[in-house]
Amino acid sequence: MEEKHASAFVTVVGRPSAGKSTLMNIMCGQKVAIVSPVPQTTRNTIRGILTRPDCQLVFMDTPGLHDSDKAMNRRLRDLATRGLSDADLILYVVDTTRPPGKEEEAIAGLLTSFVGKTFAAVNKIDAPSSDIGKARLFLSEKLPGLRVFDLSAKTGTGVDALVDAMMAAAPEGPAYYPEEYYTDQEPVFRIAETIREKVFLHTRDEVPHAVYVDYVSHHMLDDGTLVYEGELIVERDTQKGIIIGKGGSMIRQIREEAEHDLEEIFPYPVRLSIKVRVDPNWKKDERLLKRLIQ
Ligand SMILES: Nc1nc2c(ncn2[C@@H]2O[C@H](COP(=O)(O)OP(=O)(O)OP(=O)(O)O)[C@@H](O)[C@H]2O)c(=O)[nH]1
Ligand SMILES: [Mg+2]
Repeated sequence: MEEKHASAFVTVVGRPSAGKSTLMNIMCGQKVAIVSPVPQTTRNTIRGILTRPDCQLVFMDTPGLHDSDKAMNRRLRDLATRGLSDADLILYVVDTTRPPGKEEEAIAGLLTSFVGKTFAAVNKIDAPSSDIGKARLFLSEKLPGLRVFDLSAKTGTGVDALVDAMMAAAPEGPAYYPEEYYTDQEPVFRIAETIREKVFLHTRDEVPHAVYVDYVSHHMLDDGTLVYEGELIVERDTQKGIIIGKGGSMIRQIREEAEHDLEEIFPYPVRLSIKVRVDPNWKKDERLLKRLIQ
């Protein structure tokens, strides 16, 4: 008789900065999605894949659910909610370092009809300000019967128990990806994301959210180096100044750190050529947003 194989598409949801991407990365054993302390780091649904001999989980890391009506936030929210009904399982990440407010209630509200296929990760239990009791109370009131796991996506504590439980709940099904895959992102997308992560890590206030990375071209050199040419688009001249930095110091740091990280991701060296350009209206351009956020 053939061995039974299970698989599940798992949509990961939660507030901005709850630790969704960090958790997906640690479960997949690789850095699949970029991470930063700035809320709304993730802008696309990013797939991360965890394969064991008898089960494959395909995580869909979504942008944090945030209440706002601006065109970009609307698109991000649509993207996250679309994944709920389609998913085999849902992983709801709750940040125990912040009290659950209106935003958390709105997300819990979206999940009420999916309790049977939802797992909650009560995250950041390593942090001194973590209040596990408050998060658990919130969940038991809003979503009674939910399976809840206390964990730290940062240290890994408690993550295995969650993974085992999700695997046990996965329906029978094939492996959708070969076992060596841990993501399905195109190389040029991962390069753009890595550059964007460095902007998120090194700039503050409105600058991270004013940025997107546009692909221009790429080619392979004879020595096997991939040369990627891209544009960092900002909304204002002042932001351009910040991104470039004194004597080009900021853009150099962004480039060097991104090149360093990309060395871990790809089997060949990547050299980046990044220009900074101002486009005051990019966030209102629905067609561009459609292309960028999918
Ligand atoms: N102390 C602690 N920090 C964590 C933990 N998990 C995530 N973080 C931090 O929380 C911040 C946000 O993490 P992300 O993984 O980017 O959060 P996200 O939910 O993907 O955020 P968006 O993409 O913006 O929706 C980062 O600074 C992480 O390092 C954790 O278990 N413990
Ligand atoms: Mg994220």
